[in-house]
Amino acid sequence: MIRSVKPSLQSIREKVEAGERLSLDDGLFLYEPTTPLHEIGALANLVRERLGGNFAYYNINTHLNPTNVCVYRCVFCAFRSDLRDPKGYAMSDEQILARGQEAVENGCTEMHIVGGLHHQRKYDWYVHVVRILHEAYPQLHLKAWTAVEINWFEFLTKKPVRAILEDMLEAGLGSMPGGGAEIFHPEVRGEICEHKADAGKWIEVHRTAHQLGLKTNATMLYGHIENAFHRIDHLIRLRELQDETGGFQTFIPLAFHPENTGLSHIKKPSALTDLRTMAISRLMLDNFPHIKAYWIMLGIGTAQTALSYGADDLDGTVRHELIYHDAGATTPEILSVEDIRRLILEAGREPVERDTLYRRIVRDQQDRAKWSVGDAIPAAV
Ligand code: V47
Repeated sequence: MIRSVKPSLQSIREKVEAGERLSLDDGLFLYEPTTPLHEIGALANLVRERLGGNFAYYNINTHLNPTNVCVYRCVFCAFRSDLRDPKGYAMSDEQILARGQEAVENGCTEMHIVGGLHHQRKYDWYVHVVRILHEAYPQLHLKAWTAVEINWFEFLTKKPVRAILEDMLEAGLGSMPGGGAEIFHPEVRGEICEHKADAGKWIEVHRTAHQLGLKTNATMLYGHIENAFHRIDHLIRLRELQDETGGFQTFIPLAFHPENTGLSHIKKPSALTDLRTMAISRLMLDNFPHIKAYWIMLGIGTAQTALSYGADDLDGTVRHELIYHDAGATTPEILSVEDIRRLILEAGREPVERDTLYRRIVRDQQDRAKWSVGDAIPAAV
């Protein structure tokens, strides 16, 4: 039930304690700079612990960006390249398979695959990337293609979203990442990425994926030209889809990194904005099982703190991340398992290695690169 009283910290606290849903106005109130951050953090922590106890999750993962050549020119992106720019690349099958081999040798359970919408590569190439990796390394979970890429494949093939997702599933797709969501509201989307899939299309792709039994994630890119209303509107649109399908696993708020982008005059959001956004996300998205503090993007200290501001997941050990590092991220390129576990323990949480679908991973004691899937982590939402 959504009560329409003028929001105050007291009314919001009562709702959160009673497990009631927060409204748009509540969300806007929480974003007001005079609403104390530590109070919001404490409420988000209450929800986080109610849903997931003291656990904090991570996985052992790697990234693959098969090409950076992209027909779109999103103003916030430092990763993309023009077709004829010397920076542009498209990986060969050998390079792609070598990444799979490296991932397996290092005990990765997941490969996160996203890239540019290459002017000359056909749809079949994108299906082929999934297929060769899955055939060679069937244990490696392929979390691949954003809704924006699926929409590009629609344009290339004139096939419906469902048929494209079925092709990808048949080739070995395991789940979909949450990228490409940016800010849904057209006032902002029209300014930062006017040509690519709009909010309705992003949501349609995820709805269809959920109907086919695929789990997906969701993101929000904040700290550029949007305001608090655009952020809360974005979260409410995600919450509505989750009510309908239940197919989202994790929400990842993504702080804008301005370096080498068309918005380089904008200052990176502060750690306080990052924590406020993390906490508000946890409070607004009452039906999302997990909230991720992506350490690559937040920096290690803020990511650790975020584990007490609503987040229960740090993403993974990560290797070969380009999107944030091209945009000026100063975080390391990889964390060791020991490091990520220590960061979680220092934050007072209990580290749990998970797979992409939030099942516990059991490691072979003699050879840590070998693993098997254990129990599912119950989703309390
Ligand atoms: O969609 C691009 C964002 C996203 C910049 O699903 C930028 O588990 C900040 O979606 N500054 C891709 N952000 C990354 C992504 C993601 C990351 C980690 C985990 C998961 C998951 C998904 O990165 C893009 C865009 O929103 N992005 N450029 C930039 N300069």
